[in-house]
Amino acid sequence: MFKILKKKIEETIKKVSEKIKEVSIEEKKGLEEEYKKEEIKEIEIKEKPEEKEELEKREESKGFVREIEKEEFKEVIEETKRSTEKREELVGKREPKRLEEVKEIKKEKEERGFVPLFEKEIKESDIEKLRNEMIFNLIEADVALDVAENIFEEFKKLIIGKKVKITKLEENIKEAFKQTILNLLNLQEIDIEEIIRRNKENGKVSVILFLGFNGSGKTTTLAKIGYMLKKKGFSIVFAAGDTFRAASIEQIEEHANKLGIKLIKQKYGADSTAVIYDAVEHAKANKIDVVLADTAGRSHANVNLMDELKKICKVIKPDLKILVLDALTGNDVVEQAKRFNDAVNVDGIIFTKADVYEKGGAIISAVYTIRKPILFLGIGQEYEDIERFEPEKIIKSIFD
Ligand SMILES: Nc1nc2c(ncn2[C@@H]2O[C@H](COP(=O)(O)OP(=O)(O)OP(=O)(O)O)[C@@H](O)[C@H]2O)c(=O)[nH]1
Ligand SMILES: [Mg+2]
Repeated sequence: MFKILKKKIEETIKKVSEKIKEVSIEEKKGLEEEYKKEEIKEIEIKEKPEEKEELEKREESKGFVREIEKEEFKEVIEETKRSTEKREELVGKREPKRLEEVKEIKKEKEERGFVPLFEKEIKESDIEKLRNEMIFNLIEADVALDVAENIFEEFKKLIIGKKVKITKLEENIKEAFKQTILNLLNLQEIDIEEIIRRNKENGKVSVILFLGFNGSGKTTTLAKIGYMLKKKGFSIVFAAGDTFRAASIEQIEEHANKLGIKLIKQKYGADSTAVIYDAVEHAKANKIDVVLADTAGRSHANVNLMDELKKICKVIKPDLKILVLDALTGNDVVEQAKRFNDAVNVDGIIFTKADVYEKGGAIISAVYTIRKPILFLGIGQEYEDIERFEPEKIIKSIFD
């Protein structure tokens, strides 16, 4: 689902790392000699005569102590211990790390003909040079321009000022990018089942309203959620709140019949609020846990239909207003999300058609724009084809 976004982010990370590496090498070309000195220092540490002596002394003492191990040699044992610790401090502990660094430098030298810097502090100017390229890559994966710009700014905050080993540059850039996207997706989670359970304990019916643009997948998603909740043991009633589109009532009726869920409906042209209201009354009277209410697809540009939606929300006061967005719409979902959220303050989003959407960026853009969590992803046309949205899992699929 995030195939293209993954590819574009990988490209970006590679490019950013390479460019910064180049910059730092340019900056430090003259430092080859210094690193040679480092290497020499390393060897000196290893072969310092006094340390060698200490070591020999320790070895000798050890043998001696092992042989006799008597109370009067306590002092010798202590002294041995002290000198061993000192040596470890001087040589033992430093050695592997320093040697590893020298090895890395040697490798760089072989590859490039000169030695780059150990560490580089990443400066704003290093990153700014890459602004256009990074933003363009994100746009190619369907991320909206202003969202891509914001991602860039957030990424910058995480990476600027960091001292990064040149050999670990790519790793660090990747980590900062990963954290940026995770921060963006990690919003307060909504647990539908928990909401229904809590209401039930208080003797209340839960009402979940599905709204969104024409054909975004509202009715199908409603049926999937009905199927899921029924399996979990909740009692459900559907409300045929779309009294507008031809065949919409038959469509939801077919789902209701297949799933064995009661449908409350009226005639075409009836007031949508009244239909949903009836369903809520029915649920109250019959101790049904949850009403799943369908609504007609509408364009945010259609003032009358948007007013109708506002009226439904005002009268019914749903526990959850779920905006159903079709991922395939691409960048237009940002405008849709903004307008629907402005009109009725949605609680969360369900993205449908994630099974056929490869770019991924629209999902990031919509969440960033309205800061509302994604509850589920629709991944096909069958009732089971819905999965919980887990930011960590998404991040894993993009970055690992
Ligand atoms: N591949 C795929 N198709 C889906 C998914 N969700 C819905 N669809 C299909 O999208 C089409 C439209 O779905 P509906 O549920 O009728 O959409 P709607 O929003 O209720 O449409 P209107 O009521 O006309 O506004 C149908 O053919 C669904 O099978 C999904 O997650 N993946
Ligand atoms: Mg529908």
